[in-house]
Amino acid sequence: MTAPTPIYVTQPFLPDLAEFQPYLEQIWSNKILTNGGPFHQQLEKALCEHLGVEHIALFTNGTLALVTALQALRITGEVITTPYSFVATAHSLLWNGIKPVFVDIDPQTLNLDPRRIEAAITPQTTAILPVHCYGHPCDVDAIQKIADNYNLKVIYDAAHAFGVQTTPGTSVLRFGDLSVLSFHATKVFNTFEGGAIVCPDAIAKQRIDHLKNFGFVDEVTVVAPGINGKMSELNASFGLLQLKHIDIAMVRRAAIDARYRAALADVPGLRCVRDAGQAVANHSYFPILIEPDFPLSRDALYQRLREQNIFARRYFYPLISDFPMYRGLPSAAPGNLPVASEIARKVLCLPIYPALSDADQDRVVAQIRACA
Ligand code: T4K
Repeated sequence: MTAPTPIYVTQPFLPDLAEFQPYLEQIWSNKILTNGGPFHQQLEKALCEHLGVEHIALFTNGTLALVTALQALRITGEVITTPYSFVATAHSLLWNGIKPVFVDIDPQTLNLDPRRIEAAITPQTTAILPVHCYGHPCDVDAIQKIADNYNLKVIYDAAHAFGVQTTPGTSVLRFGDLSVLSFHATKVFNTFEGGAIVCPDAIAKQRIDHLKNFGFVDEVTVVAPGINGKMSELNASFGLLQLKHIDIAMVRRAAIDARYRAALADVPGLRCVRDAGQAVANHSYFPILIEPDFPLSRDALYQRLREQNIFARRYFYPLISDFPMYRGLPSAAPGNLPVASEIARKVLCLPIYPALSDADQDRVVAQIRACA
C-alpha cells in the first residue's frame, strides 16, 4: 500500500511561476539587486497601505528585525517577555546582552498576562516584549497602561499578526513603540525569508533604516554600529506579487478554520483555541488543546498523525524558558510559569494553509476522530 501524501502544518502560498517572470525581468534589466532598490521602496509603500500603518522598514528576516528594534530603542538591562513563543523572541534579547524576564501567559489568549507583569518589574526593567501569539492580539491597552506607569518601552513581536485588526480599521501593528513582522515561508504573507519593523514616526524609521544598513547615512558617514538587515530586490518583488493574492488566501484560511471548528466541536477532551475577539483575524495557525479526558496524550496523538503522514506541530513546546540558555534564570522556573507549562504540554497546531484541500482537511479530522 502506498503511503498517503504528506500534509504539513503549513505550505507557503506560491502564485503561478509565470506571474513572477516580469518582476525578474525588471531586476535583470536594471541590475539593482539590493540596497533599497525600487521593489524595496514599492513594497514598503504597498505594505503601509495594505496594513494601515504609517512607516515600515523591510528586513531580511523577522529575527534581525527584532534584534534591530531593540537596538533602535536602545533597550538594555531586563525585558519582560513570554516563554510561550518561537525561540527567536528571547534570542533577540540575548543578542543584545539583555536579560529576559519570563512572565506567565493568560489561559484564554495564550499571550503575556498583563496581570502578572507588574510583579516582575525591577529597577533594571526597560521594556516589555510581548508576542501576538498565533495572530491573536495581546491586551494592548492593559500593557500600555503598565508601560506608561513605569516608563517602559513596548516592542511587539508581531511575527504572526500580519493583517490582524483589533477593531475595524485599526491594525494591531499600531500599538506599542514598535512592532516586528516575519515574512518567513511559513507565515501568512511570505517573501521566502523576510521581516519588517512597523514604526509610528519618520524619525524612528530613519534610525532603523540606518541601523539595517551598517549605520550608513551617506558614503562617508556612519552614525551607529549597524548590521546588514536589508531585504533584497528578489524578496521584495516577490512580496509585491504576494500582496496581489493575499485577500483570497485570507478568505481560504478563514474557511479552513471554520471547517475545523465545526468538525471538532463535539470531540470530548479536545478544545479549539478561541481567538482574542479581534475584528479581523488572519488564521495563521489552528491550535488545539488536548485535555486529560482525550483518550490519547498530546504526544501520542502527534505521533499517530505522523504515522498517517500528517505533520501537525507542537508550537510552542518546549517553552523558550526550558531551553538550556534560559532555564537557569529565576523567572524560567516552571513554578513561575504554570499556565504556559500546561498549555505547552497540551497544544497541537493542525495544518492550515490556503492550498489545503477539503479532502486533506477531512483526512486530518478523520484521523483525530478515530483516536477519540
Ligand atoms: N517571532 C515569532 C513569534 C516567530 O514565530 C518567528 C518565526 C520569529 C519571531 C522569527 O521570524 P523569522 O526570523 O523566522 O522571520 C518555523 C519558521 O522557521 C519560523 O519562521 C517560525 N517563527 C516558526 C513558528 O516556524 P520550524 O522549525 O517549525 O520550520 P519548518 O522548517 O519545520 O517548517 C514547518 C513546515 O512548513 C514544514 O514541515 C513544511 C512547511 N514548509 C517550510 C518551509 C521552510 C514548506 O512547505 N516550505 C518551506 O520553505 O520554524
